[in-house]
Amino acid sequence: MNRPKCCIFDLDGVIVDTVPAHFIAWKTIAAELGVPFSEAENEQLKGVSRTSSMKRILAMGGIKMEEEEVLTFTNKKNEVYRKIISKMTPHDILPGVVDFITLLKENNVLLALGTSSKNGPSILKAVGMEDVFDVAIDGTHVSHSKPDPEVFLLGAKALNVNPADCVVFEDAISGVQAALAGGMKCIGVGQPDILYQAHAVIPDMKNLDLTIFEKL
Ligand code: B16
Ligand code: MG
Repeated sequence: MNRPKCCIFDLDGVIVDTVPAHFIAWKTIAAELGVPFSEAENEQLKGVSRTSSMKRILAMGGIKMEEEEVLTFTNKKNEVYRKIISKMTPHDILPGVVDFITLLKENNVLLALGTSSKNGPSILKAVGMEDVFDVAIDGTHVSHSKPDPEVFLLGAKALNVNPADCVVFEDAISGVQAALAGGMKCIGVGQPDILYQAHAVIPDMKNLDLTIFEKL
């Protein structure tokens, strides 16, 4: 494709490196529940909302739990997570992100954020990116978590762009699936063997230019 009208960026794992913080926080909860939890299990939770992630951990352990208790655990996970990320600064923006976003802006490509995270707004503020995106859709705006395409479709709609004219940058299997389900092109950020469903996969956000879109 030529240059897209809009690029939609995932937050955790694409713009900022919060993936280890989510992993540590979920591992704390899983350990409390006696559920084995490694990087492989964590991979399945990337991009998935807090409540859905908790339910997946319970399913992994074959545990049944009342909704009230689920909420207690998800709140606890978020406390651990927020404690880890509380010292975030602009230095926590992943390498290459600022340069690529600047290039896209210079070329009049619209920019959207599409994150499952309810902590999205506070993270954007902490890293000084609250005014960067033309629209920022986060976990507080959606009723369906990735792999449902809602978060990306809301972004495209707000900018009045057809899904086919959007390119999504995603580090999660669930996020790649969401982009595809929404009829968008997707560039996976990470490992090709994990993100093989994406139209193209890059290892990170470093040294990107507009030729990346020729691969789609
Ligand atoms: P929160 P993304 C996702 O963000 C994370 O990948 C996922 O691990 C997390 O559970 C989800 O946000 C919800 O986050 O607990 O902060 O509301 O990758 O879609 O930017
Ligand atoms: Mg992500």
